[in-house]
Amino acid sequence: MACAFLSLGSNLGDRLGHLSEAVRQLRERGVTPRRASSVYETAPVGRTEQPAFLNAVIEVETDLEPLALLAQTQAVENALGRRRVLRWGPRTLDIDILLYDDCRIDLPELQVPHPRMHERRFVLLPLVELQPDVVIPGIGPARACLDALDPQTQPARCLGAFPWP
Ligand code: GSY
Repeated sequence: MACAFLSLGSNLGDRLGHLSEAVRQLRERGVTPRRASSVYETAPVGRTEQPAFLNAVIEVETDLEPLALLAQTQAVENALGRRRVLRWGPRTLDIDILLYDDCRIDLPELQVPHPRMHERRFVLLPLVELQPDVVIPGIGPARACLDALDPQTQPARCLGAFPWP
């Protein structure tokens, strides 16, 4: 059984409902959510002229290999109505595989650890809340990455507990 950390994000429609529904649907697809961070409201990174996101990180257990896990996370995104119109544009639900055990994967369709996770407050803040001592393979402690971010950038505020379905 592998342990993975997934980042969830939504900035369209019922944002909280989408995070909750993602957990419910993952459970039905061989991906068992064990723990979740709080939910954070975060300023959009990348394309900034879009609505604020709700973000969280969940820890999951699964027997799926990494590419099979990716297929299931994409199936859940699609089931929640995600349309890949604009790269870095608004979305009902985004699920990124951040970490998969201690694996390092570099395939065209999947990179693990997620290649930009160490520079994103919307990932690091919930991840460190959930697992304070977590190390990003090839990068270092997530806590150190979070501390290295410019405090003036990427504002985020905690909204409270994750809405477990
Ligand atoms: O890569 C995830 C989608 N995404 C997000 C996000 O989830 N949160 C914030 N704050 N900004 C983002 N930009 C993109 S793209």
